[in-house]
This record gives sequence, structure tokens and C-alpha cells, in this order.
Amino acid sequence: MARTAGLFPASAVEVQPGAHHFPGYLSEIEQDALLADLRTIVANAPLFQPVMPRTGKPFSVRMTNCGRLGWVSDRSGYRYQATHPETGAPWPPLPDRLQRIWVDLVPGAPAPEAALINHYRSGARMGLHRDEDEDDKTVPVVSLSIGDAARFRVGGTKRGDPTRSVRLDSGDAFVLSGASRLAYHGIDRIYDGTSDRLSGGGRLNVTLRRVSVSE
Ligand code: MD6
Ligand code: FE
Repeated sequence: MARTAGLFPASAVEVQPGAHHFPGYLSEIEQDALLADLRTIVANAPLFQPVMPRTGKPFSVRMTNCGRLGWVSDRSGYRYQATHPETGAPWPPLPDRLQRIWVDLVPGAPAPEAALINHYRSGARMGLHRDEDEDDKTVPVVSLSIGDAARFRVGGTKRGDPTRSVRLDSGDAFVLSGASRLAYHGIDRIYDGTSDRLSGGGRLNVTLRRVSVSE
């Protein structure tokens, strides 16, 4: 972590204006500490299988959230809500660790309110989409990856715009801000067996979001 402190700040790669990749952002120790936080969250807010609006087609990822709000998808649409769709309970709190990472990567941004946790098994993917369900669409979105590597694709703000692909490895961070805040992006594939951080393989991605417009 510690992008801003220390003699050797992790170097960011600007993939396109406003799209920054931080390879190796989290050390192995930090990844394991985050993983322990995520396990506690999942024990309290179990992974659920969302479905697409209208069609009801299941996502290939399972998800859960922590923070005041969580992102959900069901037949009636995409939205943020304060409770788990299956247990009805409030989402677990956002761990201090995630708050510190947010401040490190996007200093000065209003505090995150939601962390969406996506779990990919072998063969899971995430179609091209924009993160646009937030009331405030100007605050950056921060993504953290743990486990097997993935091919992440990012393009422009229109669906047909050209895209480029980036490999996200365990411990990498990726930030969409500015001109890329509303860029289309998705996960084409998981590279099986590229990490042994998650027992049983697979990949976890955490995206930290500000939802509401701050005062
Ligand atoms: C994933 N990531 O990496 C999916 N990434 O599994 C995203 O959808 C995403 O919403 C970076 C910034 C914002 C995002
Ligand atoms: Fe996204």
C-alpha cells in the first residue's frame, strides 16, 4: 500500500486518461490481511447470485457488499440498498483497512459508502458495463484484486469505443476517475491457477464506491 508515503511509491500506469493501474499495490501480507477482513464479511453477509434485470439471467459471479450501502441486481433493476437481499440484514461495516486504502489512492475524495465484493470461479466473467448507479458519478471507483489473475478490458464512455486489455494480478489496484470514470469496462476471463492465495482458486475483486453526493 502506501502509495503516497515512503521512498519508493508504487508506480501507477495510466492506461488511458483517468484509468490508473497500480501493479503490486498490496504486499502479500496486506493481501492476506484484506482476505481475512473479507472472510469475516462473507461469514456475515453470504455471497449471493445476482440476476440480470428483466431477463433474470444469473450473473456468473457471486457477490456481497460491506458499507452503509451495497450494490445489488435483480429482476427489477440495479440499485444500491442498505440491506442484504437474502438475509435482510444491514451490510457489515466497511473495514478500516479499506478506508485507509481509499484515502491512500484517492486522497481528498469523500468517504466510500459501499464496497462490492465479487467472487469469480473458473470461467466466470463480467460483461462490459459502466459504473453509473451512483448519485455522484464524479468520485473515482477503486478496485482491488486478490487471487487468480484476470483480463480486464477498459474502453471509452460509449459502448462501441475501442478498448484495451490489462492483466490484473493478485494485489493490483485499479482506479477509474476523471475522463474514465464512466468508461465501459469488464472482465473477459480468469487465468486459472495463477495464484494460490485463495484456497480452491478463483478471484476476489473489491470495488470501493462513493454513492451519495457529499455536502
Ligand atoms: C473486476 N471491476 O475487476 C470488475 N474495476 O472484477 C470493475 O467492474 C471495476 O467497476 C475498476 C474500477 C471500477 C470497476
Ligand atoms: Fe465496474
